Amino acid sequence: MDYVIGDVQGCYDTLQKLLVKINFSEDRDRLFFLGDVVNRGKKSLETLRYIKSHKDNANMVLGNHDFHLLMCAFTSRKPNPKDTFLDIIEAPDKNALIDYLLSRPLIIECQGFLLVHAGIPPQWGKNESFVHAELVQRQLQGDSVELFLPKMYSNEPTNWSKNLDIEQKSRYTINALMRMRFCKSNGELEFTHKMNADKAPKGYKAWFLHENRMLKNEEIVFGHWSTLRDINIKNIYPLDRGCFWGDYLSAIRLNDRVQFSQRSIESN
Ligand SMILES: [Mn+2]
Repeated sequence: MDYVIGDVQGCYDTLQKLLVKINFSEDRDRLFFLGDVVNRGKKSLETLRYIKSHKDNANMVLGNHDFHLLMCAFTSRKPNPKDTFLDIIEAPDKNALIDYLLSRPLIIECQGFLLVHAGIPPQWGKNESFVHAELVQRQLQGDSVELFLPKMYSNEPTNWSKNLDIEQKSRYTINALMRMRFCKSNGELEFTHKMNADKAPKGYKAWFLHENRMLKNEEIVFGHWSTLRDINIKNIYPLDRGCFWGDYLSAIRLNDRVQFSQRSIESN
């Protein structure tokens, strides 16, 4: 069976309980993590080591917290006081863990589902989504990643255009796939609001609510947005249930779309 798991954020103990609940078997099952596997919770290092150690049957897409860890590892950017991933940066196996993150995709296709941390902007079809994601991945895996990453910390450009240069395209792609909540129907991004989908800033909608969205007929599983509640939209599966905030860590079994939730056992 294939299970997709929402934002763990270092909540390793709750993850282990969820794996017991779904009766996870290393021989039989595969796990796909929706990103933000690290940060905020107490056990980022254990969580990342666990996922990495299951190379043959676990994978993950990059989320904004995972990307922030990469930024702190490669650039002059400093962790902020709330960040809890210093144990990774100081670990003896730091290089292997960071290399593992650098080689993760931004989108995964599995059993016809698209898995992504935040979402896919309305103007992109499937092929172009993968083309843009792969442009970023190639640079994360290239020899000059320490030159690439410092240029990736910006909200600009907010609009996609095929005339953007590689750095601009990469920034838009990272911001859309890893951070987006609200956007305009043309994919213009907005990063000041984190509220529920029905409280969009004027002129914007939650990315999955746009009528003209190219991927309406594709099933998309995503994390990132823990305040989304009661979303009942065809082909849309939000899976971040706010584990770090004391709510739930959730999984969906792709084979039959059955969802599982484990109440957080973290003490934060
Ligand atoms: Mn996130």
